[in-house]
Amino acid sequence: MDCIFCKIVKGELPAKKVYEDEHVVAFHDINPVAPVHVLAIPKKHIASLLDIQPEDKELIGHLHLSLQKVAAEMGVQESGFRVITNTGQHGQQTVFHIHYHLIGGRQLEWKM
Ligand code: DGP
Repeated sequence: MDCIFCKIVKGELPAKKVYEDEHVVAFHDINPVAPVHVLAIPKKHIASLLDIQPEDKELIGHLHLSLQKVAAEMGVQESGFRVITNTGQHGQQTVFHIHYHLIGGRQLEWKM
């Protein structure tokens, strides 16, 4: 499968990792929109939020707990941050391996 995030999981593409365990890896976004911009992904290939299956419930819960660790590691636990999962065309999803953007390190706005 020609998936860039699967290649990062397998170590075939470089990434600046900030967290990794058996099921999850988190790494700096290549095109950051804020001082902190980390992508957290499951090692299992799931194309998008719409492709999560009932058997993935524990994995997705684990990923959320990993996001807490990433926030602490990046020093934004107290100041706050935003987590986004872009989905499909209108969501402007460009990489079809589910990923959670953790963005912070400055005051964010909410304008669309
Ligand atoms: P999205 O629009 O939600 O699908 O965003 C995909 C993000 O992935 C985008 O912010 C840029 C990032 N990205 C794409 N390719 C790479 C890569 O090879 N390495 C890293 N670290 N980030 C990437």
